[in-house]
Amino acid sequence: MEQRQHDARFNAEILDVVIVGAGFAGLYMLHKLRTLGFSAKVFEAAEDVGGTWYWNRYPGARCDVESVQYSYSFDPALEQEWRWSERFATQPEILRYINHVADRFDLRRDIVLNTRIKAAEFNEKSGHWTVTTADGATIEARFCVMATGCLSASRLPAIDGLDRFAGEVLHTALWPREQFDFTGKRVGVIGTGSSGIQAIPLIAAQAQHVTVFQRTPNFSVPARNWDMTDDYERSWKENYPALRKRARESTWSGTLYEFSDKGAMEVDEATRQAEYERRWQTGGANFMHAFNDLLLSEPSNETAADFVRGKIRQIVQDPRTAEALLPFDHPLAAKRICVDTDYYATYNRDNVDLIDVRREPIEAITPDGLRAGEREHVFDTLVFATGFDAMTGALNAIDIRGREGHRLSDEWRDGPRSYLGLMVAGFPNLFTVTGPGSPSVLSNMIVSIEQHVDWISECLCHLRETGIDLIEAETTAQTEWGQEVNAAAERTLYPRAGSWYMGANIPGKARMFMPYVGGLGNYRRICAEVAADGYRGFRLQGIPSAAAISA
Ligand code: N01
Repeated sequence: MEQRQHDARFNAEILDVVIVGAGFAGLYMLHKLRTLGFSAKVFEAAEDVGGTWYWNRYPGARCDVESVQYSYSFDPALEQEWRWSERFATQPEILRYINHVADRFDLRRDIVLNTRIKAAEFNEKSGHWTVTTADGATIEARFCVMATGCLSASRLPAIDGLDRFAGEVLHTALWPREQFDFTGKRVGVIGTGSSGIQAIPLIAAQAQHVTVFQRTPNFSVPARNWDMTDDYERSWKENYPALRKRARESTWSGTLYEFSDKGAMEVDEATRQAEYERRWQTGGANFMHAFNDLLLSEPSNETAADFVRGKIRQIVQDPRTAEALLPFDHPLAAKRICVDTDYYATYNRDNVDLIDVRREPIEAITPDGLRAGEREHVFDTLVFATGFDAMTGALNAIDIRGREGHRLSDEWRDGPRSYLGLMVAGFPNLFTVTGPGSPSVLSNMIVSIEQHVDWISECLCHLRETGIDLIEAETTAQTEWGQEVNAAAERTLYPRAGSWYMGANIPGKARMFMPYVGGLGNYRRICAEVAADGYRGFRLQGIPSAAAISA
């Protein structure tokens, strides 16, 4: 009888779960909840599904995790039937895949598009969340899952005069749906992170002239992309369950690479160089796994950094330009390593110039272009590849209020705190998929998304079975987890870079290393143990009756 009452509550008019965001996370969350018999709806600001892969349509956008690994594993038939055409899939292909998933699992009927969520408020009496859309509609649900993405709040720097520019202004993360034609255009590109590094070679191949404004040179390794071969595809598809299991459970990032069991200093110079060269030639982020201590030991890291600097000097013909492109202020990969196709060689083109913004600071955008270091540059189009307010930006953009009306953005003023990157103390029944404090952006996002969605789903089943209304992170567990996240980062070279992982790209944002760097396999074990141990560190409770609250 009691079980039936609980089931009825989960199937009442009030939604069981409201999900914000229809990217990889939101879609799988919806599918999973449906199969478990929960009612759920997804709200998405964009015109269609896809999340980050919907918005980032800039030329050259592609994933730098191999497509056979950057894909869902939850459905064996999907895994076998979908065919990737390249080693590293382009944005259009990934978006086709996401759309295929939405159709294949009939997800669209529970996805509300063109609807931005602007507020979410917890009601202590009912124990429900009320979510408000930008046009004022409200939705009530027992649980709220923020599947808002880690890199979805794009960022324009506050440069004087931006509104006065007479030409087109584009941002890589808000790219127009129609292909933008750069033919005959004079283009200024600001930003040389992963997005800029991917876009610049393609823009340069089309435009009349490109001027790149670089503030910090980044490390980039060649992708060496290739068309998918039947043999390679088969080698994965025949072994998917075992390979996925290995990636999930025994790797640091949820992606299989060619891992080394040696430190860089354990081999002689010739062996080290040969290994870097071999990996440089085969391409991709596999380069980073040449030795097992590149992000742990500064001298080891320096050998890899020097190798890449040597490559830049070899590729770029003009010595002054080459010198300006040499990364100097952070260890290799302490800022997200970039993976490119012909990025450095693009500076050998006659129609490409590099401006070092540290020597010639951008002073203002003008109606005709911009002024940097007292020089006027004239453009038809300005491209901002200036990144994101990462990890917290999309969450803080929503007015999220938990117990006693406390705002999440206030709670996170000194940096995001969470328990396991899944929940925040004071915000019962609110889950964050790949939230700060979880491996998230340091891992294969699809692997991490699947783990969080599975964990949240099992948690909701547990609550349903045991008749519990509320789950909430305990402050002590959250504090201890924060210390663990911090300690894990301190064991690495990551905090030595002023990266977006640290919040350093946003003026005024608290500096704190946000993702958990203790390894995905390890993190998964911790999450599983916490659940097996009766959700250790979470408070599980019923909702006090109205009389008890007012007493
Ligand atoms: O953004 P970024 P992104 N004046 O923050 C510069 C993922 N991703 O969109 O370094 C001048 O890395 C800024 O300079 P600085 C991936 O995780 C993945 O490129 O702050 N310059 C920097 O050069 C990646 O890390 C893929 O000094 C200014 C650039 O803008 C993440 O997204 C592809 C400036 C921003 O770089 C973000 O990448 C693309 C200013 N006022 C993205 N403000 C793949 O999977 C900022 N900059 C391949």
